[in-house]
Amino acid sequence: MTAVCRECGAYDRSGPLVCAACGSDRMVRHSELLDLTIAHIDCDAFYASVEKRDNPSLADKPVIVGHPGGRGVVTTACYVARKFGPRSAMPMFKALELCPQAVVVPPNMAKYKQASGQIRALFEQATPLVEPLSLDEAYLDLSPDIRLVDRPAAVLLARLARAIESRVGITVSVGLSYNKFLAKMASDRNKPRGFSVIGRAEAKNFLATLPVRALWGVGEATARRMAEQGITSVAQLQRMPPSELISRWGKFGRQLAEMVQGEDHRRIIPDRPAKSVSTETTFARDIRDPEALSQALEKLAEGVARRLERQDAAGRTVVLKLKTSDFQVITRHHRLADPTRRADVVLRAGQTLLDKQADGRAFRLIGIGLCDLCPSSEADPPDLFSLRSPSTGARASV
Ligand code: TTP
Ligand code: MG
Repeated sequence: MTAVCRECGAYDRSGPLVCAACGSDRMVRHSELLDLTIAHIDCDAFYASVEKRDNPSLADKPVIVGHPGGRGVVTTACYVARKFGPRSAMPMFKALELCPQAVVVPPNMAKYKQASGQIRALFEQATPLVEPLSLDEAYLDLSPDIRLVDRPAAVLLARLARAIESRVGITVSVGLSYNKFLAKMASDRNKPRGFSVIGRAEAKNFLATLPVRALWGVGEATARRMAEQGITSVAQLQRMPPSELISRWGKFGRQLAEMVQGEDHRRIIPDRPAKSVSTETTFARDIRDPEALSQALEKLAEGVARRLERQDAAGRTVVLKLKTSDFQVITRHHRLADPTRRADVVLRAGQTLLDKQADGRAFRLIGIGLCDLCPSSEADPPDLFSLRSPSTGARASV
């Protein structure tokens, strides 16, 4: 059992209830905590939280965001208001019948977009693979070869949630799992200000407790049709062989068969391409030796190539970053003749840039990356004069 402190991000493999580093009892504890890397983050009562942030006198009041009167509907109700029954999409008159004391605030999209942009910028400090679903929710891929900070995903998520609270002024709920479907389920599990984890070992049992309506893609109409066939729980679907699910629901049945077993192979697809792919390392001790710097560079170049592969991207400009022992940051660029996704090409260019800097000065950090990204199909055109097969490295005889 590992525990991560949601206040300070410290983690401890003995799973304490209280953080040894900061004394907080806001610990998230789970046996797979350090192995899970797919997250879904959803803001709590998003529009209402922004309104409360901007008008602290509303903090403890029931707040409904929506156009008052007439035929308006609730866009969101804060958690205080929800206790009385108002919900998103409910006619305003009905919400006010249930909670007459509610303060109704008209929506201000410009503010919500701005908050959403700030949150997005924080996500992008953690990973380039951010897939937003709307202004207030996104999937994040925090796998070791993707994330930009070398810390377990759970630690990054705890830090992100705190950073959003302190810098944007609203709270979020975090779901952490091993695929998108379960991460989204998890983030919804203990709202508001939740951090919920669904591990591989528990996924099927957890799903078995749910009604079919809780599944992704099962709306009211589908749930009704399933009920007509006597199926109301996920447990029932779990017991049906995939062929049966497929014969009843076609393509969706195939998806269901995977989902109910806790499987989901969808990748996290960023809505806009990353501007660069890079990786860096801070040394435990400053390094002067050019040979040692080259060794570090070689590992990093391999990391860059792995990231490019995951993102199906290639890049044309190699960027070397160094930080001297007195915290001076040096960046140097080299534009390649063709975009690449190959570690050896990145390394060769990086090494040339490094040779000019590694003059005996002490460095505390080295990083390498690629910018000017493009689709991988444009990378590494075969060299006409050196017919080298990329898979074997063998030279073809001509
Ligand atoms: P949600 O994330 O669905 O809801 P929420 O953030 O208000 O509350 P929760 O804590 O349950 O996540 O939607 C995000 C925002 O989108 C919400 O604040 C307002 C807007 N919205 C609408 O305008 N109409 C709707 O029907 C819903 C569901 C949301
Ligand atoms: Mg939300």
